[in-house]
Amino acid sequence: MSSMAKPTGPSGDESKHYFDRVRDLQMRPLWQVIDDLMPAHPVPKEKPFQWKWKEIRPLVHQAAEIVSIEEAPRRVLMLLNPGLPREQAASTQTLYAGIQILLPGEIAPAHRHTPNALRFVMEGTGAFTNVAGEKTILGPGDVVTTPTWTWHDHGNDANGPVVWLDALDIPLVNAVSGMFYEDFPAKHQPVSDASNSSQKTYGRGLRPVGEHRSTAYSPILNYPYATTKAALEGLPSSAHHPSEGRILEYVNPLTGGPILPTIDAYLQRIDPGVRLRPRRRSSSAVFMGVEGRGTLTVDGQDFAWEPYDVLVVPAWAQYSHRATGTTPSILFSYTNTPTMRALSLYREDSPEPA
Ligand code: GTQ
Repeated sequence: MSSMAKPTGPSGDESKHYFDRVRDLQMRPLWQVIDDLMPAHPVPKEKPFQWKWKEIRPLVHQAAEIVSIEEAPRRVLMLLNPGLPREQAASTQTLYAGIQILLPGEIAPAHRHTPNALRFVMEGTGAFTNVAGEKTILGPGDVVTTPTWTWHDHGNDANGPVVWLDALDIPLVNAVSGMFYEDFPAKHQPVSDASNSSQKTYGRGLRPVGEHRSTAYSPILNYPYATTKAALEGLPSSAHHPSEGRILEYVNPLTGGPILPTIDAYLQRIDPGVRLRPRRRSSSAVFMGVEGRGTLTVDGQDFAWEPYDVLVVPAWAQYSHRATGTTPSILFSYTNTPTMRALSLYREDSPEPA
């Protein structure tokens, strides 16, 4: 549009009067702003950013000393992107990330909300989350979904604290005014006797005959780390993504699609010393280092990461991975790609190798 002549309208006092009058009546001349409204490619407000685990970990553990679970039923430090208003609780324009800690004996009471959530467990074995009537026991590296409007409560009857990453679509839901929230009348929801039952059925390529479930999200609540990592290790070397290395998506077995309607999630492995091809996507992404170490380069900025560091790749930012340790680099990530696909707004590309 920049080649279009910009009409100037009336001049002098007359012109000022015209533009004041337009403004007073809640109008604005499009021709003054159209280039900003329609840039040639996405210009997201989120910035590339990294939270270092060695900095956030002590503060997360201190949170458990300074505030009780009764005062803070969700004891979470949110990871806020410096490019976005603090009140949006946003790591990217659509995605939220937070770190939650629950001490032995504590209960995060049952509630439900329209935002979709998934958790990646970082520390602690034996805590549990109840989701939609099923109890699932948590261990490090497990990925647990809490789909839209499902009741969920967390509890820790293990010996030590449990710490996990919360991934939600809160900024997206608020942007479209889709927020609904409700407390459950008791601390815990009733659960069936068999824990991890969804994983035992749907996680093995089986489904109960005659059951009609929503296919908007995965019926599997817990994707255990040992299983996902073994699958990653077992991938043939031919299954190599030029920009991500060996990478698996956590999928909804009923559809083959993403685990949540608005968020998809991945575990990837990059061999030591490997530098991968740059890539950009119209979706935004949050990465978390899990094992090894590496450098994520985002629009020319290098972020050296270690396990449990959290990193933001803004929409349409060019990023590339490098594994810098002596052991494989393993990363967990989630993106808003399903949202962008649903709106026919997903694109990606990669520059030709030199
Ligand atoms: O555990 O239910 O980080 O509702 C933000 C909102 C966690 C939760 C968050 C939530 C939760």
